[in-house]
Amino acid sequence: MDTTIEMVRAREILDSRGDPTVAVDVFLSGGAIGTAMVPSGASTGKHEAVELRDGDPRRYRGKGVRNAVGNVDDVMAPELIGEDASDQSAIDSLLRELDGTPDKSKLGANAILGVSLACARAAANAVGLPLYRYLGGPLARTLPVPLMNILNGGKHATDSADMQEYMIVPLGLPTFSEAVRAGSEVFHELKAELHERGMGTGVGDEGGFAPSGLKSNVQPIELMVRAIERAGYRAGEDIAIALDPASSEFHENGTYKLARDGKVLTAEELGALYAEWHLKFPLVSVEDGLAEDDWAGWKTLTHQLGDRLQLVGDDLFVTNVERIRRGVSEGVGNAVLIKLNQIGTLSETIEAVDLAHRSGYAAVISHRSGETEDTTIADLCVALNTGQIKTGSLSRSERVAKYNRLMEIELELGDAARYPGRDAFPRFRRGQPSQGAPPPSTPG
Ligand code: 2PG
Ligand code: MG
Repeated sequence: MDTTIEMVRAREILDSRGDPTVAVDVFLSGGAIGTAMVPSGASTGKHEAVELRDGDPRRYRGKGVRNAVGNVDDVMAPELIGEDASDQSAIDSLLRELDGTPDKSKLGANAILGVSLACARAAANAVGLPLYRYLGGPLARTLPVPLMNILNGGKHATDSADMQEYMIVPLGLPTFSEAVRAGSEVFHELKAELHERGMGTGVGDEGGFAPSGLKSNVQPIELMVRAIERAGYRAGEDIAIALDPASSEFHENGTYKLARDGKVLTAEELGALYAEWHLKFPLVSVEDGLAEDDWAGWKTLTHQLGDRLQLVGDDLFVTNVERIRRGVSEGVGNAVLIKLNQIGTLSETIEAVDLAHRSGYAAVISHRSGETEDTTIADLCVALNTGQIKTGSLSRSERVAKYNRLMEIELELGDAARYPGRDAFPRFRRGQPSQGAPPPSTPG
């Protein structure tokens, strides 16, 4: 079928926080259409590609995206007409040239990503393939282990923990859909546990509970272990725990301020706290444990814990090959969070995943805290066999849409579908002091 681009148009739509974002529709000569909707972060990294907002206080409190929409319609569309939507790298190169800046600040990464993804979708539709198969070929068959954020803090909630994400990781379940079932059961048990303790059961931006009245930043982990057990699962065997403290958000003047614990910690003390939690709880992964430019702290943390814990760089790496390369050469982290809108095109996203994998780093495909019903990331992690996805809690349709899409893919793959379980976390060791490194000291 003809994959020549005939028309490209953008629209201003709403994301899951009720803020505007960009949607793009691409129409091909052969009749196929592709639509993409762009997500938006709250705890954004300083080094991310630029999300263009109008800044006009009379519309959407300055958050309108009419300029980004205009850039698609008036700048990108005329250049794209007549191009081949199935030549993804040529499309993405053209978009980068039209923008011309290293951080996509001229046309906006939100505008550019919308076009990049809508082209891929249109081309996949034109050849009659589901997106994961179009992008990943016949060997794309690995469903991801989900990191499910069932307790929201930080910038994704009000008056909850200082740390942003407390996740359950159903790595001992046999299939993806069983993992989703276990996640949902634990989510509901956590609700019951919170309710019985008189704590709130309202949810935050990613659909996890956001209780006020938490006693400390460790209490959410204790509550989650309790919920895992209440649901009849073994903590560590069936379901592990992952954290995204998003520590850049509480990094101040070179220290880490944990208001709920009444503590200000150095990077080393915060690292020691993670080490202590790793000994006590089935902790498998910590993302942004230290701040986005604390390279020295990250190096020490990786040296201390990198042999037994997945250490994920999100704000640190911002899906950017230059920053990932620096991390690899300096021995910083051992996994990369992959967010498409941090870099702004599909091709560059795939390059970041490839580099991570070639370097022995895990790649975790991720949503943003502001999401839409778009399910591209579900297909992408199957296409790229990343083995891990972070897409929120077991509530709110913009989160659940990705789980539902993955269960659909699982069904479609039938016997070919594979769920990596613990194999997705080759470094996961429970509660053993690392070899060589001195035992962690507790901050006092
Ligand atoms: C993160 C993300 C997604 P945000 O920090 O990993 O969970 O949050 O989109 O707000 O940056
Ligand atoms: Mg993060």
